[in-house]
Amino acid sequence: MPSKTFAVIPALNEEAAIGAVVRSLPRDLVRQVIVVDNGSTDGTATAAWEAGAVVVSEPERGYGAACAAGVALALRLGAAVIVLLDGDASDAPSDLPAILTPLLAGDADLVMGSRARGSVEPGALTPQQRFGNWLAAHILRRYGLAITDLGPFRAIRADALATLDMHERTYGWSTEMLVKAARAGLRVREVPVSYRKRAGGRSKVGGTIHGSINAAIVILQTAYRYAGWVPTPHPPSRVGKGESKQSRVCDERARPYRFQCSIFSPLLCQSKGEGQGVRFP
Ligand SMILES: Nc1nc2c(ncn2[C@@H]2O[C@H](COP(=O)(O)OP(=O)(O)OP(=O)(O)O)[C@@H](O)[C@H]2O)c(=O)[nH]1
Ligand SMILES: [Mg+2]
Repeated sequence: MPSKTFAVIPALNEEAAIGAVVRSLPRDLVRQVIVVDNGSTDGTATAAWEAGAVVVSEPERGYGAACAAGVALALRLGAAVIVLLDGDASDAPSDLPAILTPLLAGDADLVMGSRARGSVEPGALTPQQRFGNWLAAHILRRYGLAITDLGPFRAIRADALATLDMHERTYGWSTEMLVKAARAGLRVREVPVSYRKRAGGRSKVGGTIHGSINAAIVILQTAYRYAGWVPTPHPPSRVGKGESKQSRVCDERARPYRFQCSIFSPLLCQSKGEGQGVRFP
């Protein structure tokens, strides 16, 4: 059976690394790589497309906005599992089987790659990044999550993600996912992963004090913002008068992404060529 695993890579000015990242993901494990070009001013989109990725453009800046656009497209293309990783080659593709195994075996709904339990190349994480991650993981443990890190490399069941009704548009996105996963009773597992220095390009977060403090504040605020969140049960599907099968798919599978649903509607009957802001290989 062909894999229904899709990889989503948010990318902002990652021309130096993105091609290698796309090519490094084994196609027997990942059916399609989706790169979300988040308003890059370099050749990120072209490099990703030439490497074989589907490239979608999300002009609204922000890690969360980029992830949300990629996830919306993956859902529309029929993903059962969505892998998230960064576009700067910091994550090691050799860790992908370990991340996917608990999901594919049905033992987990969300698998987080932990750099704290794995290996980190010297210089890949600044002391403030290590501290910020440790603190955030510590706070998230209060939600019952046995995690040690908030790393970017993770995989989640697509139907589980669609129920989390994600809203954050910046670095709070990952924290929102974890808090809501805990509140929804999802089975969250952690596996050790390795982490390397970015393969090129400019450091946007960890490399600057300002970026690190900003990210830390957003992460902490988000950890509390969703403390009282409760999952809404999915309404039974209705295909009524004037409601197409297509809109039912939007409602059922990508409810949090209604806006993108309308953008990506033409994709339902399109498998190749250029769509609205989406480029297929
Ligand atoms: N910082 C930032 N990253 C974005 C944005 N949109 C997409 N990204 C991508 O999100 C991923 C994570 O961002 P990084 O800049 O690598 O963040 P980091 O790993 O914490 O820190 P550095 O690698 O030191 O910059 C990368 O693939 C970025 O290209 C955005 O608006 N801001
Ligand atoms: Mg990085």
